[in-house]
Amino acid sequence: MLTIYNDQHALHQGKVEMFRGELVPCFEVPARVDHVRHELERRGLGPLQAPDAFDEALLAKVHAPRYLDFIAHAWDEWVALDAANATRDALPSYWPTRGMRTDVLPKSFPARLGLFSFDAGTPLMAGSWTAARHGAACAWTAAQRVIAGGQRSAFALTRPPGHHAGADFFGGYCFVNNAAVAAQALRDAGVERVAVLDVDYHHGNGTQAIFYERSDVHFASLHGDPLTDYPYYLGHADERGAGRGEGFNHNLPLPRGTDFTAWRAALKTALDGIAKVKAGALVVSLGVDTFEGDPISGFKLKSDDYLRMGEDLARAGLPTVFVFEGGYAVAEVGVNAVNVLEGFAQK
Ligand code: Q9C
Ligand code: ZN
Repeated sequence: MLTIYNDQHALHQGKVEMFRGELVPCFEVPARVDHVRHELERRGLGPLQAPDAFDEALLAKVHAPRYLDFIAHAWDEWVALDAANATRDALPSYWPTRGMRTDVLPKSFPARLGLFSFDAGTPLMAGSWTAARHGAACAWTAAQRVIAGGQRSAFALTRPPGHHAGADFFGGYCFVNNAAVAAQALRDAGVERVAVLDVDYHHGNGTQAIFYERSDVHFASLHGDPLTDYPYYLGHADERGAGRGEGFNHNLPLPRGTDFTAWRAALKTALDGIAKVKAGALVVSLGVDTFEGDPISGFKLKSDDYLRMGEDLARAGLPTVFVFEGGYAVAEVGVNAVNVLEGFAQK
């Protein structure tokens, strides 16, 4: 499978994230992508290509201008607060809640850091924005290859991941919504309706929010039930879309402990929904944190199950852009992600 990869991802390398009252080492590490790359090479599933030059104005099609302005300069502002901050990752401490103002942009940087985020688990450092922009370029390029390049599928091998990033917020290790960029690129290339299928363990709240009122991008997600799992405040089955987007959002929350038999049945339901809305192309938010050995998740998928997942995705018969998302059992991430791609390619 054609894979679009760039090495700037490694510029984003968080030290710590807030977890249960302490700062713990980040789960989302550069080695994740290295394992996937090595596994692709080991199986001869190349080639790897660099992303094309990418017009960053395209980011404003899925993100708010004031968020993009903020995130582009966030590191410099963090260091300007205190020169000693240069050795520390930026993490928010304050967030607006119900009844507070989010329309007024505070002058204070810590106040804006909270305004544009939703957790303290997503450290930002000097290279985060460069890494995230190059990730978006990979997703955009993968979409171009599938549309204009005549490929049946392409894989954007990127980090940081993207599906928790909304139009104007970061969180869940995500800054730019790469899957949304790919979906928008497919739309711009003339696909009338694009489906985004999110198979990461965590609900893709950012992607859902970006497309919630749109009928041209259908969002479907299989994920740990938000009653018990991150991101907690979105991802329930009764979220069906709004306005013109009504009927184009499909959530399939599943209980902790779900194994592949039950997961696969839910996948069929999601794919039936995608067939029903007559999508012309598919973007897969490919997280492999559904793996039984994942340290922060609760499903029970085994490595071989990812081959079957790829085969099932291929049966949808759509031009497909895979975008890498989560998966934190670092040593197994390569085998699991590449199993999906190989299962897909062999069908
Ligand atoms: N320390 C993605 O998979 N933290 N993001 C959960 C575990 C947030 C996951 C608590 C998990 C975000 C792309
Ligand atoms: Zn995840």
